[in-house]
Amino acid sequence: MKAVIIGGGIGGLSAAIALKRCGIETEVYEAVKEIKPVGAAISIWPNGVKCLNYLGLHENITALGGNMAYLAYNDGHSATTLTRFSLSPLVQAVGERPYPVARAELQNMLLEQYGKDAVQFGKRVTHIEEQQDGVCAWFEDGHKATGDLLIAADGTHSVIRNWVLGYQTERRYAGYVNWNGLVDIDETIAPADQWTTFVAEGKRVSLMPVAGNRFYFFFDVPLPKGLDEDRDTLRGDLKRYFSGWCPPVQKLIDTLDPQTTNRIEIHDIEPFMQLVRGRVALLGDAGHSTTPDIGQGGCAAMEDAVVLAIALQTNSLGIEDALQRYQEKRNERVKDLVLKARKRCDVTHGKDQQATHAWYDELKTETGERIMAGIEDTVMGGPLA
Ligand code: URC
Repeated sequence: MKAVIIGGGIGGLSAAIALKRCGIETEVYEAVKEIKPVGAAISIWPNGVKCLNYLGLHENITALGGNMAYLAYNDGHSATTLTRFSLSPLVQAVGERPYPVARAELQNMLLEQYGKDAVQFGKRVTHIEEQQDGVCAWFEDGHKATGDLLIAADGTHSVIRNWVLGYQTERRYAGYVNWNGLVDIDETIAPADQWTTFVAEGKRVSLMPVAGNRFYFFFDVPLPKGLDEDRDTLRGDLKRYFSGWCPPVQKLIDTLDPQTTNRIEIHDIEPFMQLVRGRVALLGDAGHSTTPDIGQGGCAAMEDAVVLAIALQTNSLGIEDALQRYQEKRNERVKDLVLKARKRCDVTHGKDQQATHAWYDELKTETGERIMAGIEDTVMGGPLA
């Protein structure tokens, strides 16, 4: 059995590693010459970590992950702690730790595991065609690839998604802009072993530790789409949006490097409950695009990869049957994750000011129990729970 995998990002490479482990031949094609992730870092929650463990990457991921032992919310203006608690009960409940990691390092880890030289870069797919007993993919440079099945892991702007669904999906602007990057850990900004988030005005500033003594940081501001802002205006923009916020936030804005900070208008896609057509399966962002608000985009792609590999390995009624089972196992799960993230996104970013202020009040009485119950629910919905 041979699988053609379109996309060499987190989803495509996870799938390639997972299938290879099941003895399935794989070919990976990536559109760009060199992958430059739009996000500086990503949090891999225990459901994602378990998928990486399954792929034989446990030690690799622990080496890249930061020590996120505590979680805290602070008021953005006064820096007063609203809630702070240990994540240890969550780890005990679900059987694994969360690991925030730098995106480029995660990408590199997956590339090394699969085999860097085995990925064909600069191969942008133009169209695909299903044949009698296989699938054909054509690329801009005229190259043609054939396999028994095709995995479309070509991201949120997937071109294969249209072929699978038979219609064009629209990305939905989630209503906020996210700036993200990496800085050296500075304990006058936040503790080194804590996920710290400053909240006020429907905005937030958040820091998570990653390996190498660095913080992954992100700023969120509810804004209209299409503003004329870029790297050149970045520090001034943040200073303006966070004017009057506490000293740690000011220090972070002063410290960050605008040249390596990303500015992203956050989108998702309405869940569409179809991941498969014949011998073609959508995987990762191609099949479900989420806002980052529960940190599950990358994890969901890893889950897809593991479930797909197991379906292909353990069913004997043929590829189409195995892909149908993959779709059945994943549809509800990925829809839940997208909608859960959207709900959190709206509360966090002041879609309804009253709900956002009620949440700020709720944080003052939060012992960790409710937040960890929510995360546990998300994590335990995964395939390896
Ligand atoms: N926003 C992010 C979040 N990343 O940009 C991230 C979030 N990781 O709300 N949550 C998480 O775990």
